Amino acid sequence: MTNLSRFCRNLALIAGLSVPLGAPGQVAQVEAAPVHVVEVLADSDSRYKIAGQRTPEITVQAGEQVVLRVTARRGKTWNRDGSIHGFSLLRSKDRAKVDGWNLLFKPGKQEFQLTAPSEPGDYEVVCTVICSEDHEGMHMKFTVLP
Ligand SMILES: [Cu+2]
Repeated sequence: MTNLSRFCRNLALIAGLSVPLGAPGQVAQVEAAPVHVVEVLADSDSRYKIAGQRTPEITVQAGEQVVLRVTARRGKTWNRDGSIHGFSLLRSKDRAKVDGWNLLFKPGKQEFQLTAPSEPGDYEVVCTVICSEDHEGMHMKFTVLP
């Protein structure tokens, strides 16, 4: 293998491992399905936080693969099982829980592989652990685009 072909192959490998953000059909990615990475801080003050957003909000495409990368910091109270915050996705119109999106966080970093709801619309994330007297304020908007 020449140095050039090795370089090209390495580039292709890197491209295959990165997060494809292009429009569908734009570039054929190397076998990896597109994954949307979302990073959330579930903080000790009973608030969800997303870097760069004043009011945290998650927007996904219907049915897409989502990797949720969470850092959780303990508030004043937590569950007996050690869960310090929750993350439950509700459909706004009827507050119905979305299958597969009822998560519990332990202190520190954790990652979840999820599938976005197939139904576009407005959703809400709510915390399901009584994490402080401010727990009721721990929620954020979640939008599913068609
Ligand atoms: Cu909470």
